[in-house]
Formats: sequence, structure tokens, C-alpha cells
Amino acid sequence: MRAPFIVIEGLDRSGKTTQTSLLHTRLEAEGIQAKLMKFPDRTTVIGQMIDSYLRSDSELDDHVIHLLFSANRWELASYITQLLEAGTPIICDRYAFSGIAFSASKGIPSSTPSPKLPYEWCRSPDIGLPAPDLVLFLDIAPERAKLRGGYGEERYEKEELQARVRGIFQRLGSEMQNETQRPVRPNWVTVDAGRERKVVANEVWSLVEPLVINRIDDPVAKLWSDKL
Ligand code: Z5A
Ligand code: MG
Repeated sequence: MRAPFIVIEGLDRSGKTTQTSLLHTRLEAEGIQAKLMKFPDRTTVIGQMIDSYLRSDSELDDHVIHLLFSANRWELASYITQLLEAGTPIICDRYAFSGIAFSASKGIPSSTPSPKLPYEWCRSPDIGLPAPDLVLFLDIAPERAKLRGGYGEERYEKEELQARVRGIFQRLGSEMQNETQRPVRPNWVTVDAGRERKVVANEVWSLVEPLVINRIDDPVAKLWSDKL
């Protein structure tokens, strides 16, 4: 038996950081020591390059920044597996799904729906990463997210881009649900993030608690392993 790997994904300002933190605190209150992770992890050398790009302090080719985001996850991939096998649950704020959704949304003018970076190309570097046991997708309409604090300070925080990002998240979710490898439990759940913090936190807890209590009896899977 090993610990579960829980990923919280969602649009900007959907409350991912708020909810990962509330979940971590709740686990602690229940006497469970979980590891809180966040991508991008801006503390590593690669993470610092990403941080500089997001703040528009540096320019990078779209392919390059995409690969850096993925490399930033690979830096921690074996650590993730080790922690899970050692029994420590991981709560992760964004993961590969954000990587694909943001990059594949770039440069799609409405008249010519061909992305600068195709979806399949964007997914490739993340194939084989440790797969989450559950992805909670915090869904909120971009117009509502915009009303929340701090929206608009970084590079991707534009309403039109966010709407495209939401569409790709929805595609990722339906593909994950259709994956034949893990029929035992749902691995992608959409949570309405437009509600009160506490209401969202209670739903998140109800989805995570059984995994933490019962634990997982199969090895850490690999993301999109049918493509390996
Ligand atoms: N990115 C990428 O391109 N490729 C990748 O591979 C990865 C990421 C991993 C930075 O991410 C950017 O990197 C991001 C995607 C891209 N692009 N953009 N834009 P980040 O994770 O570092 O972003 P962030 O700065 O943490 O912001 P966020 O994720 O957008 O916000 P959030 O974590 O979802 O929301 P929050 O900080 O918890 O809450 C936002 C505000 O709303 C705050 O004032 C809260 O108090 C408030 N809030 C939260 N919940 C509620 C509720 N329920 N009601 C009302 N108000 C609320
Ligand atoms: Mg956040």
C-alpha cells in the first residue's frame, strides 16, 4: 500500500492555492502529514527561469518555455514516487495539465484555429511522469475569476486566453476519464470553484478523505503510459 497523489488544477484565480493549503491544514488536523507541492516550483534553477519569463523579465521561445515547465516537473518526478511509496500523501498545486492547457492555447486567432504548439506536441514531454490518483479540476468562468484579487499581473492572465485554457482542460478531463487503464475510481473530478471557500473545501475533503484513509494498493502509474 502507498499514499495517494492528489493534484489540484484549474483556471487562474480559481482558488487552487487556497484549496491546496486548506486541504493540507485539514490533513494535519487529522494527524496526517502530507507533502504540499506546487508547479511551477520557482525555487529551482529552472523554476527561476520560468519565474522571470512569467513576470515578463525575460523572453523565451514558446517551445523552450514549454519544455522548461515540463523539465521543472521531471526534476521532482523521482522524489514524488519516493514520497508516495514511503507513505506520504502529496497535494500538488498545478501539474502537467496546466502545462498542456496553457501552451496549447497560445496563438489561436479565432479565424484560424491552428495552435502555435499542437496539443499532442505539448503533451509529449510529460508522458511518463508519475500519474496522479485524483485530479480535482476547480472550474470557474473566467469572467468570475477576473473579479478575484490579483488577476492580470502575469503574462497569461488575459480573459480570452483563459477561456481557451478552460476548453483544453475540459478535453484533458474527458480523455482522462476515458482512459481504460484505471477503471477502479474516477481520476478527474470537476469541482464548482465559484462557491464559498468553505463549501469548496468540504467537497474537496469528501473526495480526498477516502483515498488518504484507504490508501492505494497499486504502484504509482505513469501519465499517458499508452503513449510510451
Ligand atoms: N503554467 C504554465 O504555463 N505551464 C505549466 O506547466 C504550469 C503553469 C505548471 C503561474 O502559475 C502561471 O504558470 C499560470 C499557469 C502557468 N498562468 N497564469 N496566468 P501559478 O500557479 O504560479 O499562478 P498563481 O499566481 O498561483 O495564481 P493562480 O494559480 O492563478 O491562482 P489560484 O491559486 O487558483 O487562486 P488563489 O491564489 O487561491 O486565489 C486567488 C484569489 O481569489 C485570492 O485573492 C483568494 O483569496 C481568492 N479566492 C480563493 N478562493 C475563493 C473563493 N472560493 N471565493 C472568493 N474568493 C476566493
Ligand atoms: Mg495559485
